[in-house]
Amino acid sequence: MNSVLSLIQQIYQQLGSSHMVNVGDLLGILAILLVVLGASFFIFSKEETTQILIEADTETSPVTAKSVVPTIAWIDRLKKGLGKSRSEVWGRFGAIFSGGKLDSDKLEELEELLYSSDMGPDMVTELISEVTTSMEKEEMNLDGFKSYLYNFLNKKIGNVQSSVNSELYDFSSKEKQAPKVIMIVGVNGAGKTTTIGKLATKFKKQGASVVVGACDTFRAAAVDQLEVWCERAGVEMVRAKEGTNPSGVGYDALQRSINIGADYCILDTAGRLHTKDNLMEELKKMKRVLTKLDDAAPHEVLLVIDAITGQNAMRQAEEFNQALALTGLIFTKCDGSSKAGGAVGIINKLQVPITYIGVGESVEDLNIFKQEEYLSALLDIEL
Ligand SMILES: Nc1nc2c(ncn2[C@@H]2O[C@H](COP(=O)(O)OP(=O)(O)O)[C@@H](O)[C@H]2O)c(=O)[nH]1
Ligand SMILES: [Mg+2]
Repeated sequence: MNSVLSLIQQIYQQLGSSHMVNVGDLLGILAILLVVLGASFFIFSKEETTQILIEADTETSPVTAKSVVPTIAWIDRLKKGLGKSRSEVWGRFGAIFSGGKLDSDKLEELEELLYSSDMGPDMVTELISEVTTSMEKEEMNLDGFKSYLYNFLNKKIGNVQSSVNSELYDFSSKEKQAPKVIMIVGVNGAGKTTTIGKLATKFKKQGASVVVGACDTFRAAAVDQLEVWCERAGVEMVRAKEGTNPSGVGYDALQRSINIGADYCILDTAGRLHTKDNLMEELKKMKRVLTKLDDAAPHEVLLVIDAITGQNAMRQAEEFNQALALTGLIFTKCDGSSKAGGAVGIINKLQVPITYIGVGESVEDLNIFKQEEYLSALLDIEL
């Protein structure tokens, strides 16, 4: 103890101080050392955790290694993803009410805002007429209006949404031995390939065996992009042999799936053709060709829609539905600045359910579409 005190005394003298060292000084120095040690431990352990999480994300997403941390719960990803839609439309009801009750002036403003939500004029007209009747019977404040809107939309799409085949979400519910064939269609850039990568990863994680067919034969880059996803997911990809057309690749992929007893066969298709051939005709042909191997194939034809497309999305959906009899939709890029009403509008008009929704580029950013979750995130209502 004395030698420690005299060492400190020497340091004091070196620093030009004539202060006589005592036990209090020693305790003070010890306390400072402890604080410094504690702080460095905290900082270094935090850096290490961040590093691990970013590495984990790189692992799951071949497209991006952005700082999307897998530990974020889906509901929070969804809420965050829909943030732009809330700031553009769904979170602006409060400003119209500004503490007061609903009256005809406010109703007009609400109607205008709802028209801009992309849910389509028919639904807005129906809603406003219902709200007008209800408002005459009893007063409606902001919360009352939001829950009215929630119930209205929930009811509108509820029946359609409940028609989704559970095999599309949950491998353990799959009964038949034959591969479930899922054809993914949509315009270029909608997010088909990315979504297939995410879906294949999800099925594989559930223990399913998956074969992916690279039927977008017109763009070499599309096949490479799909291959990266498939390698990461650990699933097999079937590509075109020389001179094979898209339908031929679909056929080969299904044949391979049957041969190896795969559970799912997912087909990536082109969004645009580089020849004069009609895209819809090519896709229809693919559907026909698949039936040669399995009468019921494809079991699902899912249209991928970029949510940011707005009103145009409805036209796209109608066109694809007419040609291919869609069984479901997948809404991607809901984290972009979409008005978000298009989702409900399209389900309602086409009577085709949304199966999955994408709110970002990593695997964890794709999940099952649940209307209650979606509507409550949009309207900021606690379920
Ligand atoms: N922000 C965001 N980007 C997405 C989402 N889904 C796909 N993308 C991106 O959209 C772009 C086009 O996707 P891709 O799968 O190549 O579209 P495809 O032409 O339909 O196959 C890529 O850069 C994807 O990373 C999403 O949910 N959110
Ligand atoms: Mg693609």
